[in-house]
Amino acid sequence: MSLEKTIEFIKNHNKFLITSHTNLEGDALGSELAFYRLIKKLGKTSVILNEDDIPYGYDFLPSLDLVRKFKRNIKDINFDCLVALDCSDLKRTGEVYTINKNNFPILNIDHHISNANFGTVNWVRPEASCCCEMIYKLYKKLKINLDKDSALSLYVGILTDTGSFHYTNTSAAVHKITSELLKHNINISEVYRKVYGNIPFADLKLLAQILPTMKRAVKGKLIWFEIKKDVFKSRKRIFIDLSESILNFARTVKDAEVAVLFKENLSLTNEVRVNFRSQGKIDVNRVANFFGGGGHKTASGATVKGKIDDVRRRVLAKIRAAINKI
Ligand SMILES: [Mn+2]
Repeated sequence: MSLEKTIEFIKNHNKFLITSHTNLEGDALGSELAFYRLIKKLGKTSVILNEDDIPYGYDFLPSLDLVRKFKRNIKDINFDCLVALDCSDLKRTGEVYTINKNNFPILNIDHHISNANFGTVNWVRPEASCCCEMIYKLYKKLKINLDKDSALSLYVGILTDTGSFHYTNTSAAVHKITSELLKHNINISEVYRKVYGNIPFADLKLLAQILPTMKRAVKGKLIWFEIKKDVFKSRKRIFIDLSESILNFARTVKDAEVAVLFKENLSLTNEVRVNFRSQGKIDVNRVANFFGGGGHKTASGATVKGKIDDVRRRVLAKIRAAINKI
């Protein structure tokens, strides 16, 4: 139903402002670039506008020069609708949504179970592995030919959001779509190397300061780490997403059901970003919801006010209770 409404929305509009969430990653960028091409093939215009810069490791994606960065006084963008991709709520776009002063209609395409249905049209599919999978469906339904650049963009989103095809969202449909995308001669080992095998030596060394903070509880089912501000003193700019690397380490620990990372906000005092990963038995979307965040059943996050020690105590108590119920 919503796919039909999405198509109707696309047909009824001509100038699309495409955006995604802060802390861009493969699914956000892949969806944006593929959606941009789809609109172009329909003979309409669009602009991609994001709050954040292109993250390290993704600079090989095709046509990144199309992607613009949000500025407060930006005025030269002409649009008649806003398209939010891979965003569970409008504030995930950072400040980009504030550009929509005229309240133009919003198309919300997303796969987060916590999606707030903030759009004029909401196409939300928590069972989809990623937003790129949904954009692929849009191409099929509209009978638009995928070109190599769109196929590569979609492939990168699927690759990263499925944890290279091993998270529980990796369905038969994902592999089927991927096999279609690979017909466009995508060099998968080269893509993998660019996205994952590209870590600056100095960044990897920072892990040596974070890994010793690892602790566990509830018979090893709960494992957590923390990153305090001082870790970044020695290095002005970090290229890799350390959170992702650490959580991936944590997931590999025997018996771990839930991994949690607590990270002090670099620019604000009394704010902690908490990221959750689950092997599937614990619904970490519900835990994140409790603290004002959201995401998916097996991967979620929340930004929590308070000192790190206090936030840690409150969050861990909630997870312990959840683990004790299984
Ligand atoms: Mn996603």
